[in-house]
Amino acid sequence: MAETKVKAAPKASNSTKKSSAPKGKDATDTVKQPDPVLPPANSEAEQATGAPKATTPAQPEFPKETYLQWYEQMQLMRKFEEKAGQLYGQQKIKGFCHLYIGQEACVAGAVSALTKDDKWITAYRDHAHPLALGTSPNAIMAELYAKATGCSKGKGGSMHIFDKSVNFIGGHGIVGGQVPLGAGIAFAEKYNKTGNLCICYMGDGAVRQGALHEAFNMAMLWKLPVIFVVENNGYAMGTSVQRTSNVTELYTLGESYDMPSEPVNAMNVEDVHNAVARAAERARAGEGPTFLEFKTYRYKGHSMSDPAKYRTKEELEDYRSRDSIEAVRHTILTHNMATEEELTAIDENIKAQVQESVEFAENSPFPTADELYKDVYVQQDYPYIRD
Ligand SMILES: Cc1ncc(C[n+]2csc(CCOP(=O)(O)OP(=O)(O)O)c2C)c(N)n1
Ligand SMILES: [Mg+2]
Repeated sequence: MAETKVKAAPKASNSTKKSSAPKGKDATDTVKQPDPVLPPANSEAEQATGAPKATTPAQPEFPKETYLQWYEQMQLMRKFEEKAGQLYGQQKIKGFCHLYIGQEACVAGAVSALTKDDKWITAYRDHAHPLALGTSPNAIMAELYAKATGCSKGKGGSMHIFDKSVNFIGGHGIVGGQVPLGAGIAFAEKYNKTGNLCICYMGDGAVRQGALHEAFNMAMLWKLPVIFVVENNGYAMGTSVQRTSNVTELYTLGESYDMPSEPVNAMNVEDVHNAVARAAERARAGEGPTFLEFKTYRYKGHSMSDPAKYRTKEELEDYRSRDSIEAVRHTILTHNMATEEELTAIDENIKAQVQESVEFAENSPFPTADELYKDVYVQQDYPYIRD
């Protein structure tokens, strides 16, 4: 983690970039405009080769170790969640469960650009972030099963994964609730002069929350070392970004506070790494926050109970055709960084880890009843706790 240096000189901030979205557009207009950041899917080149040409660099931009780390981390996220989805179908996992499948590059590219001491916080779509930071798949699977061996002792479940040992400050269920918390974590880092920063993820639904705007204002005023990331996957539950507001280029919201802000093609892990590395450099230099709009897509519905009927099959296939894991795999093979056999060995190892996590969760006990009153308040003898 964090050892990779960005080879290319950091580009200047795009903070002055202005929205290309037509102004004064009817807010009820649901017709999607061509995206200026994401390359068009199903281009002629892609159709001819079947390969995700648009995301495969002519020369690899990063060392072999980085590509292999990305591949391994993203495959772990995906295979773990595919298994979680299956187990949910079998009612082994109950309650809420939001899968990250399709969005993996948003996390992998940031892990390689930050240090292990930086703090992470996100919303309820939260299995992938701690997995990539090094939380044991066993502890996450056990949490999904609501078992006592889970990373939140079985009391949090899918939406409240938490692991202080890897600086993952949680999974949060209130849309936008983690944004002021992320600013607060960054405040603590600045106050304690640690040199660390906080990366704070949110969904596109969160950018309409008042709490975000209050937090942006204070974070800029106090130049807090925070990277705000909106994972714009196009929908908040079933509501498309175009139906939410006339401002559909989400990164431009940061510009209201003079916050350096830029859109990022987050189906491309290299772009994610470079954008986060630029933002981190700024944060560590005392220049304050950055707002990154990661253009991404979730292949599954909002949660396990959503059949995703509000979008077309073609739209889903468009994004699948530039899958970030396939792109990294293609780069690795094209540039002889590993053989097919070596990648298969990685896949097999991941499959075994995921299987082990299921067995661990299955064989773990549920929390005992007395756990109900523990971990509620920091102060053990808090006066309002009664028998
Ligand atoms: C304050 C608040 N309002 C409403 C909800 C119900 N809710 C849960 S998820 C969600 C959609 C959020 O979508 P987005 O922020 O785009 O994240 P994504 O699920 O796409 O990752 C809503 C409205 C909530 N959890 N919190
Ligand atoms: Mg969304």
